[in-house]
Formats: sequence, C-alpha cells, structure tokens
Amino acid sequence: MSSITDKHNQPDNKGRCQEDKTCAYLPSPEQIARSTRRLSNRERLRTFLQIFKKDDRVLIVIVADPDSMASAYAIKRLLGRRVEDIVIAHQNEIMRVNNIAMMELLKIPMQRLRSIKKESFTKFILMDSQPTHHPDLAAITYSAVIDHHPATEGWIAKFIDIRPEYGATSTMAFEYLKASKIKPSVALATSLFYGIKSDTQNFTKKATQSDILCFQYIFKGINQQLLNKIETSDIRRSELKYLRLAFDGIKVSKHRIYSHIEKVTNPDILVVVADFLTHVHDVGWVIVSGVYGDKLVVIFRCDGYKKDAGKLAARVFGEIGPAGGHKESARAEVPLKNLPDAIIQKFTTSTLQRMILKHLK
Ligand SMILES: [Mn+2]
Repeated sequence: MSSITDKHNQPDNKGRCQEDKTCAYLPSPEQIARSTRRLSNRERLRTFLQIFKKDDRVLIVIVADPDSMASAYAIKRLLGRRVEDIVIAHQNEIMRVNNIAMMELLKIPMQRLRSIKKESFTKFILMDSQPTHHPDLAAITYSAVIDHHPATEGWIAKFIDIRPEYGATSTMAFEYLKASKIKPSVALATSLFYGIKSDTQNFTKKATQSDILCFQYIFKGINQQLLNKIETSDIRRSELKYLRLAFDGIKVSKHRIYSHIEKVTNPDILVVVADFLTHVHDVGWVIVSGVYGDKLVVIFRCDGYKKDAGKLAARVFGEIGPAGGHKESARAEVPLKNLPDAIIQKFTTSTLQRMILKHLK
C-alpha cells in the first residue's frame, strides 16, 4: 500500500517500528499522513476505530476554537458508545465570547486540560492541532492526530490524518461520521457548520470541494437561530463600557478613524470596535488601541485598496514588538516596557495618531 507499510510496520506510540525493534527507521508524520490520505473514507474510519477498545478511557485534546470544538464534539459522538469514557479537554482559556456562546448554547461538554488527571485516561486524541503547536500539547503521546494544518516534524502517533488542503477539521470529522452512518444531532450539525464557517471565514479562505459538500449536507440539520446567536455574541455585558470609551476617544481625519480605549480586560473588544468602525462610510483606515496586561495592543483595519495594514503595523511598531498581518487587517502587541514612560502615562488617541502619522502621509 504505502512505502512505510511495505518495509516497516506502523510505529508504536514512541515511534518504534513494531515489526523490527532494531529498525532505526522513523516515519515522519507527513509519511504516515500520506498513507492515511490514500485510504477511502470507510477504510480511514476502520483504521481509526481499530485503535480503540471497549474499556478505553479516551481524552480528546484541543486548543478551543469553533473548528476544534466542533470536530472534537463529532469524534466524541463517533466513539461515545465504543469506549468506556470520552472527555474533551481544552488547553487554552476560552476568551472569545462567540466561543463561550457556542460551548453553552450547543452544550459541548469540555474541561480545562490542566485540571485533567491524565493517568486516568488510556488513549489520547489531538484534534485540529499538532503536538509541536504548544508545549502543553507536546507533553502527551497521542494515539491519533486529526488536523488540517501543514504537517510538522518531530512527533509521532499511531494514527495520523492530516489534510492541509481542507478548510476545516470539522469537514474531516464529518467524513468519519458519514462513513459510520451517524446522523449528527442538531447541536452537532450546528457546531460543524459554524466550525467550517469560522475556519474558512465564510469560504473566503482556503477550502476544498469536501468542505462545500459537508457544508451543504449538514445545512438542513442546523438550528439557524442558535447559529445567529453564536455568531453575533461577541461582547460581554461587562465590556459595554469600552464602547463608550471608544466612541468618546474617536478622532477622525483624512478618512481615518483613530481611537484609544485605555485598559481592557480582553483584547478581543478592540477587534470588535475596530470591525464596527469599518462600517462607517468614506473611511479608509481604522486604528484602535488599548492596554491589555503589560502590552499596548493596536488593531489595524483598512479597505485594502492601495493600502496594506500588515505593512503599516510592521512599519510603525515592528521595531518594538510583534506587528503584522494581512492587507486588510493587522495587529501589533507592544510590550509597555519598550515605550518611553512619558508616552505610556499620557497615552491618548492623539498619541496613537501621532505614531501612525510618522509612517502614513
Ligand atoms: Mn481548524
């Protein structure tokens, strides 16, 4: 079938060739993924299911976002009745309000990875990520990794399904469900639908025919009202005060809007404000800043026409902190210690405007 299985057995969890313990050959994740890619959906499902036994206690590990939550939810459904127990654990703190709304409204059961006793589980699955993406993820040996990011090196798992051309891991998870003839519940269908929408940014980013087919197939099973609620929930009640501060601080000149919101408890509110301000007619640039922890976070938005937000962010802040992004959207996160004290203490919208104007004529 593949060059790996021609000469070598599938590796065990530590990457040793099971056929020949003296064999030094270690297939890379990409090599294993390549042989998984050649399988049909049903063969892939069968290979995946072979890993698990009735008395297994399975932990699905994710870095929570809509796509990872949805795909983990699908795999939990797939394995639920085949193993003794299955739990979803998220490595990150869930900050985005949309993601909290998704978790609550679609009742996706999850626990924080750091509160999990790993020794009470017998098998681990990593969804929508790879061990190299975070040290917390690398601390676990996985039986299966299912993901759509480009394959990285230096880790091993018995089963690896990586398809970087896919717009969402949710689509991959859906294919497993479909191959096992499971009809997703309304909550699961809505999750997968939102997972695909979110990762492909409504199909404006990379997606395959499979993503479109999945999207079309599950559409009839979703709850549109729940989806709307999840998609529009992006502000906490406690964050409404920042909207007032943002509007009070606004300065408009030369078709550009600037606003500094001082201290915020979550940098996402800066993104919400910046995105809202792009709705203003006849405005080419929106630049919103705020202080989050020990950083000045600056969000850039523009229409992208003869403009480049990523380049501007890098020009203004690149020397004092990470800054960059795309043509239409970018951000900078400048450690406050890299700014002169006099500037930090009296930072206002005018300060922001002056910093930008040095680089924007
Ligand atoms: Mn994803």
